[in-house]
Amino acid sequence: MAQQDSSNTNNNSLTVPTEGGKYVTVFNDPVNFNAKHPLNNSWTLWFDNPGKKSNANNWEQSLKELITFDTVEDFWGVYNNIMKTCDLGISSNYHLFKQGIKPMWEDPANKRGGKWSIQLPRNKTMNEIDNIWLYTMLACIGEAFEQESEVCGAVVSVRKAFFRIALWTRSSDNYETAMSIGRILKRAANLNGTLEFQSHHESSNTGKAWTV
Ligand code: MGP
Repeated sequence: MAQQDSSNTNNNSLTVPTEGGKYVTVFNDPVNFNAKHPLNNSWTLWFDNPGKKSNANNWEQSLKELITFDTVEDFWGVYNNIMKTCDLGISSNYHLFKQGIKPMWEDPANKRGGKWSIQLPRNKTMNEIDNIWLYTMLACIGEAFEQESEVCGAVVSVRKAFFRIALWTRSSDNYETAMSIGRILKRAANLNGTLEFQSHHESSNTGKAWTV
């Protein structure tokens, strides 16, 4: 096993694993260096930037499935190699959903569900949105929620005047469950302001607004 180099007293530099005074690299220890840490679920990243002509009937055509990953290392590999949210064009969305769930209301996992969401003014959030989206994704893939099976996925939306963060849930009729998820999301992603919960299905949306 690689040992940490305790002789390195410079706090500003990285500690390099050594063995017998020599650096240990992937060539010395391929098994440990190549170990990946599995996630509880596989997750798929989607992107879309629907044009002005898009409507509910043709919206799905603009959805692009980018990649599916199921380890911590592959998550970072994806995250470090895609455009940051702050650089995306207006009307873009990233959707991170459990594998097998399409990021649309019509998917069986979403059709009775809802979403927690918050709109963050663009000018005040430009420098923070990448971290907010990152912490939202980490809460999802790290299974930070008590009712983890309720979580379907998360979306970040880039709009002219704001960014929107949303977390989609499987159901929309249990107050305690929804509130628990909303509170954890707010804390995990360090969201200042009020999050609102809405059912996807407008007809069952009786005007009740759960907030956290
Ligand atoms: P949006 O992007 O969720 O709302 O949906 P926003 O940001 O308030 O609106 P925007 O015009 O500023 O982008 C925008 C539109 O996309 C909806 O009115 C639908 O036409 C379409 N759309 C969005 N979603 C998430 C879905 C979906 O799940 N299914 C279908 N069929 N259409 C959708």
